[in-house]
Amino acid sequence: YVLKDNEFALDNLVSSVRRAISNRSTRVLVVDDMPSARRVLVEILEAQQFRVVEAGSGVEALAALEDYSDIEMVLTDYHMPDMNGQELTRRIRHRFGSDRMRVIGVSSSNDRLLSAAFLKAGANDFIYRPFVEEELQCRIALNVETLLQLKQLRVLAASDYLTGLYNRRYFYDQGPRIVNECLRRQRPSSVAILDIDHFKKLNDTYGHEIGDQVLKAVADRLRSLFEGSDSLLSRLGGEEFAILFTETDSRAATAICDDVRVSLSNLKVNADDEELSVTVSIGVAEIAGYEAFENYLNAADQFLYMAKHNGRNQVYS
Ligand code: GH3
Ligand code: MG
Ligand code: MG
Ligand code: MG
Repeated sequence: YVLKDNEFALDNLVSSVRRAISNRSTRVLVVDDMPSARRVLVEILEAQQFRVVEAGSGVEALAALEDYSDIEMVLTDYHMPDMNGQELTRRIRHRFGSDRMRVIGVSSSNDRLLSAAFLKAGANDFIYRPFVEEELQCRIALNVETLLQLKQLRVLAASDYLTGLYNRRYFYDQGPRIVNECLRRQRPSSVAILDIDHFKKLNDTYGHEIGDQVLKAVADRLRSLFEGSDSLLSRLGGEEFAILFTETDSRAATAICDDVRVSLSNLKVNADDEELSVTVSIGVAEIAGYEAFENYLNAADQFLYMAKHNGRNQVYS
C-alpha cells in the first residue's frame, strides 16, 4: 500500500511539473469588451504561468491571432459590440482545428442558451460568470491536457520508431505540400532516395540487433548532416531513406548527396568488438513540373537502381 501511495504521489508530481511546463509554453488569448472582466481572467491565467494576450473585441482578437502564431487557446466573452463570441468562435474554427486551438466561451449566467450557441459554433467548452475559480482552472487544465495529448499523437504518427526520423507517412503527407510551395514560387526542388548497400549481408553476418544499431547510426549521421537545413529527411522503411531538397536543382542535390555518401562511408559503428562501416547508393531526381509526387520518387528510385547496378557506393541523377 505504501508503495502504491508513493507511486501515486510521484505520478502527481510528474503531472504537476508537466502542467507547469506546458502552461508556460501555452499562449492564451482573452477576449472581452469590458476591461475589468478581462482583468479577472488575465490574473487567474497569469497566476498559472500562462502567457496571455488580451483583445477588447472580435476584430482585435482576429488581429491578435495573426500577430501571435503561438496562441493555442481562446477565452471569449459572448456579448461584444462589433462581433459576438459565437461569430468569433465560428471564424476562429474556420482557420484552426480543435486539435491546435481550444476555444472556451465565457458569459454571464442570464442566458442559459449561450453555452449551446458557443458549442455549435465550434467551442470546446463553456463557463458562466460569475464562475467558481476552481472550475475555470479545471476546464482550462483539461483543455491544455488535450492539446498536449494531441501534440504527442501528431509527433508519434509522424516519427519512425527505430530512428526517430520522420516516417514514410509524414514524408508522403508533407512532401507534395512542400513541392507545391516551391513550384508556386517557380523554384526547383529535388528528391533523393538513399539505400544502404548489401545490408542484408550485414544482418545475416552480425544479426538483426546490430543491423538496427547500424541503421540508428546512419540515421543519426544523416540527422546531423541535415540539421538546420530546410530539407525533409525521413526513413521510408527498412534501410531506405528519402530526402526532399527545397530550392535545389538536381545538380546541387547530387553534389550534396555525394557529400552525404562520403560522410556515411567514413562512419564507424562500434558493435560488440567490431568496428563496422557501410556504404550507400543514392538516386536523385529533380522536381520541375506538376506530376504526382510519387512519380518523382519513382524516378529517384530508377536512378538508385542504376547506382546499384553500376557497382554501388555512388550517386546517380
Ligand atoms: P542492396 O545493396 O542491393 O541494397 O542489397 P541489400 O541487401 O541492402 O538489399 P535488400 O533489399 O535485399 O535487403 C534489405 C535488408 O534490410 C533486408 C532486411 O533484412 C533488412 N531490414 C529491413 N528493415 C530492417 C530493420 O528495421 N532492421 C534491420 N536490422 N534490418 C532490416
Ligand atoms: Mg461583453
Ligand atoms: Mg532496400
Ligand atoms: Mg540495400
